[in-house]
Amino acid sequence: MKKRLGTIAAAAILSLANIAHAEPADFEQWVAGFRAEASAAGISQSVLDDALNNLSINTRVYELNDNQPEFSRGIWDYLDSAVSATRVANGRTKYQENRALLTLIDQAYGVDAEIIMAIWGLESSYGAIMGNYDAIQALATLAFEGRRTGYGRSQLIGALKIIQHGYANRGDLKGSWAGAMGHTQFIPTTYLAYAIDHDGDGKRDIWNNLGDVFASTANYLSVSGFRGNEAWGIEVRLPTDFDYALADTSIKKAVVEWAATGLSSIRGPSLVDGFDPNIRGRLIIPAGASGPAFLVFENFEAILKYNRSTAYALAVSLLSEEIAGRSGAVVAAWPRDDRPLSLSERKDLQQALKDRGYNPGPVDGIIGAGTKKALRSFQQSVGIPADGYASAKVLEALK
Ligand SMILES: [Ca+2]
Repeated sequence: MKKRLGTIAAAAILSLANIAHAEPADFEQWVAGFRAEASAAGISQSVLDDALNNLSINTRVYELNDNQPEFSRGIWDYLDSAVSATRVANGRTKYQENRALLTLIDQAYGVDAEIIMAIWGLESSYGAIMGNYDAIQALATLAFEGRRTGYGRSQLIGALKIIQHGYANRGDLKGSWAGAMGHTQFIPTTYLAYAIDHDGDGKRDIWNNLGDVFASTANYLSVSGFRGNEAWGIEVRLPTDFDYALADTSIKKAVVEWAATGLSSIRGPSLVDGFDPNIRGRLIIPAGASGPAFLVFENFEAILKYNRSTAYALAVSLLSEEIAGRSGAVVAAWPRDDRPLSLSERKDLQQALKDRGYNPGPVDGIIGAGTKKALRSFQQSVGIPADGYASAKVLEALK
C-alpha cells in the first residue's frame, strides 16, 4: 500500500513528518530540566506545579510556527482589511463608549485616544478575537522545539513571573498561539515591563478590564517615545526627478529640509503648513516609486516598536485618523497590478542580480539593505526609477 501513495498523500505525510517533532517522553524530560531553570530564576515550586504539571505539547502551535508562507500579500490588500469600513465604524463606536476613560489615560500618559483605539482594533478587533490558546502550553511548546525556542523559553519564564507576582491567575493567561495575550496582545515580557493596574485592584487585567488595557497600551507607547498631539506622519508628493535613495531608514531630516528636496503635502500646497518645521522624519515608499509616499515621524517609530512592520504601523496610523473623524484615505494609487514577489521569486531576483555582477547578499528571499542597494544599481543602469522595490515588473526586467 505504501508504494501506491499519491503525491498529495506523500506531501501530507512529509509535512506531518516536519511537524512531528518529538516523543511525549522527551517533552516530559524537557519540562523537568526547564523546572530546574525556572526555579533558579526564582519561580516557586507551587507556581511551577500549578503551571507545568500534566502539561502537554500543542501540535497546532508547531503547524503555525513552521508555516512560512510562499506568497505574500500586497500592502494594499492588508490595508483594505486592516482599515475596513467595519473596523472604522466599530472604532468610532468604541471611542464614544470609552471617551471618559480615554481622556484620563491620555492625560496620564500623553497618548492620543485614537491611537489606542486603532491598536486595539488591529490587535483583537476591539476585544472580539484575543486568542484562546493556553499561553503557558503554547510557550512551552515553542520553547521545547522549533525555530523560536529562545523566545519560547524567555516568554514562558515571563508568564510564570506574572502568576508569581499575582498580576493574573494561571487560568487567565489566554492568548495567541505565539503567546500574545489580551485585548492588545502583550507578550509576557512586555506585560511584565509595561502593563498597568489602572483601577488599583491588584491585577493587571489586560483580558477583562479596559482601564488596565488602555493604560497598559498607552504606557508601552509612551515609553517607546510616543508624544501626544504630534502627527504620526503625512502622505507626500515627490518631484519627478526624485532620488529614491533618500527613502532609506537611516536618512532622517527636518520637515523644512525635506521641503527643500522638493517634497510637498499631497493634500495641500505646502509641506510645512500645520507642522513644526523642525520635526524630523524619514521617507517611506512601501510599494516603490509607483505607489504612495509618506513622511513619518517619531510617533510612527513608537508604533513600530509595538510591531515591527511598516504595513502595521501605517494601518494603525490611517485607522486612527478615521476613528478621530479625519480622513485616513491614501490619496495616491497603490500599484495593484504590480504584484509582490513570492518567496521563490525573491530568491530568483537575488540570483539574477548576482548573475549580472551585483552583490545582493545571500540568496535567501529576504529583501534587506544589500538587495535593495543592488537593485537600485541595476535600475539606474537601465534607466528606471531606482526605488529598490522588489516587484514582478523589476524581476521581468532583470530576466
Ligand atoms: Ca486592575
